[in-house]
Amino acid sequence: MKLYGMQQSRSFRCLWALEESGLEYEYEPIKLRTNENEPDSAQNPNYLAINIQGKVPTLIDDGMTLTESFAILNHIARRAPASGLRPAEDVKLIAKYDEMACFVLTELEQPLWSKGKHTFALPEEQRIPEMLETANFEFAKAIRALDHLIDGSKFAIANSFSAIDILLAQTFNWAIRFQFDVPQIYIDLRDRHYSRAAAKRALEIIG
Ligand SMILES: N[C@@H](CCC(=O)N[C@@H](CS)C(=O)NCC(=O)O)C(=O)O
Repeated sequence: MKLYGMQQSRSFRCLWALEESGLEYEYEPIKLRTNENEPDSAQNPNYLAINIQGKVPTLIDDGMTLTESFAILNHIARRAPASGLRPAEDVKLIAKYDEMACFVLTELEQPLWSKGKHTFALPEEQRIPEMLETANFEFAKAIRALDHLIDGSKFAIANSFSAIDILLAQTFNWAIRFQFDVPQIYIDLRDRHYSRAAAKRALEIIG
């Protein structure tokens, strides 16, 4: 398997899952917003050939290319069932896993990306400064929903560590970096999961 990624991006969740999985892999760093002639640029034609949006992460496994971080997490989890990163058989547990994943990706992460887009990612003329206030409002709303969903548990589902905990911890790390108002219990969640050996190794590799 080969993962292409970049520090301080959604690539970290995939690298972390690879470290949790025990699978063999290679990691190749990519740079965003650089000249397309540079070999490690996300705009280089060689990279665009595997990721048409010029984004990270990208995973290649045995001739198959994946360009969505959560699909990559699930693929790693299925390739390494003993890692327990994803519930295997229990239909209700799988449903809860799916529910939490959709919640993190579409409710909790969305205001973070909104802030990022309207601060640096969109072309300047497309940025709307008022969106930053809206992002704070939506993040606070998502936190109230998460309080209910997670209900004080140590792990997102089934009292054991899963890819959802990777997603949650990385999303809170992102929220803290972007100066959202993150409640202490979720700062503690980030710290707890980031202290795992696999997370520390992934942080070292991604730089
Ligand atoms: N839904 C995608 C989003 C990927 C994405 O937007 N990645 C960001 C970095 S975290 C990126 O590459 N942005 C480059 C750009 O927008 O030009 C995923 O979860 O993998």
